[in-house]
Amino acid sequence: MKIKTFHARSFREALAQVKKEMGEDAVILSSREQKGLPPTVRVEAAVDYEVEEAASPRLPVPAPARTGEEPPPRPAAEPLPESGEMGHLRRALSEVRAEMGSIRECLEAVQADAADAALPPAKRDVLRFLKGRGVREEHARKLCGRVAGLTEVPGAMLEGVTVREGGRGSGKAVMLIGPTGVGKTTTIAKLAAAATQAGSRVAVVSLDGYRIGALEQIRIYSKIMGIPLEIAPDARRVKACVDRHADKDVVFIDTTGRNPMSGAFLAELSPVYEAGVPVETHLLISATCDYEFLEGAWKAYSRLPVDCVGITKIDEAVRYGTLYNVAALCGKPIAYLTTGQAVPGDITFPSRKKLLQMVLTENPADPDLAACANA
Ligand SMILES: Nc1nc2c(ncn2[C@@H]2O[C@H](COP(=O)(O)OP(=O)(O)OP(=O)(O)O)[C@@H](O)[C@H]2O)c(=O)[nH]1
Ligand SMILES: [Mg+2]
Repeated sequence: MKIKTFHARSFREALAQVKKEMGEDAVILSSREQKGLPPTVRVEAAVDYEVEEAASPRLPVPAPARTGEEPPPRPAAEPLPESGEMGHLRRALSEVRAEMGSIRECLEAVQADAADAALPPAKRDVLRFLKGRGVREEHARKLCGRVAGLTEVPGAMLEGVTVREGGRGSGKAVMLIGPTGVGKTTTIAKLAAAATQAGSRVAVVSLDGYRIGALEQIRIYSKIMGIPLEIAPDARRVKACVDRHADKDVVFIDTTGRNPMSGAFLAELSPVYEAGVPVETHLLISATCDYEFLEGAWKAYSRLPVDCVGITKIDEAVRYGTLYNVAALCGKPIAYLTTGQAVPGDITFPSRKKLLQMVLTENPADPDLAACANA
């Protein structure tokens, strides 16, 4: 087998090279877009020169004439051992499936390339640039339609991004909601610490008695920070907990993480609103979640009156396109970004410009995240 890597400006160009150098039998092993200006593509292709020799021994061999001394032939229904012909077939099948997957990816890329080829070169650059930074195709195309070239991209993106200055409004209660493990409890501890440092009187209410250890986690944070903690047995009793803290400037409410697709959170949290708690709702989304999950989560959680979004686990993101994707999909202000596990330090309240700078930065590992704080 001969394997070769091709570099080109587009998938179409790479495939033409593969065909020219390796012929029609070449299979695509992998393909990917590479960042840069302009972006390039890298395609790995292989051609199997031994196909014919390897295939011939596998052809059915006519059964030798029976002499009467050999054991009787194996019944047809008896399963063949995996190491034998069946194993070989299974492996061949999975190779074919993998190759078909690669070919499908390539075809999709070629189709997208063909659509892009109809665009003026300056717009094509915009599209590649945005997709290379993790901006979702549909948002990248919308932006592309609004700009003439790369220099107009920051301005156009800025129009679609809003932030919540200082991380929260003037509401008395702030409730954090979001999928399991997104960082709600940790973020409450960070927000409570920031509010205390800013001179506010703070209390925390936990609605999360569901997960083993959840209460212990928030209890420890509250104790360390010297902040009173209330445990609300259910959402109807959150109002009484908040009311008991009339002397506080802000009460943070921690909630149970739920799979957004299950809808269980709706029944659990609706009573908070029905009881008339003056609550501001922050939806937390992880920067590492994929776009399909983000869409599903937003569809589910937007049934509650979400005021703003906090994006967590920025430190684990490979690209920052999610920041723009969240802003464009949800149309809500971004309140803060959390940048690690450390409490209270790993949270920042970036300006719109700083958010955008992060999205547009080529290498997300470069910027000093700590320097984003309040930029
Ligand atoms: N890398 C990284 N980890 C984080 C960040 N925020 C929280 N975590 C970690 O994520 C894990 C889950 O955090 P929690 O605060 O318990 O998440 P939660 O949303 O309250 O979880 P549930 O209550 O179980 O739904 C913990 O290990 C945190 O330390 C962040 O910004 N970056
Ligand atoms: Mg929690």
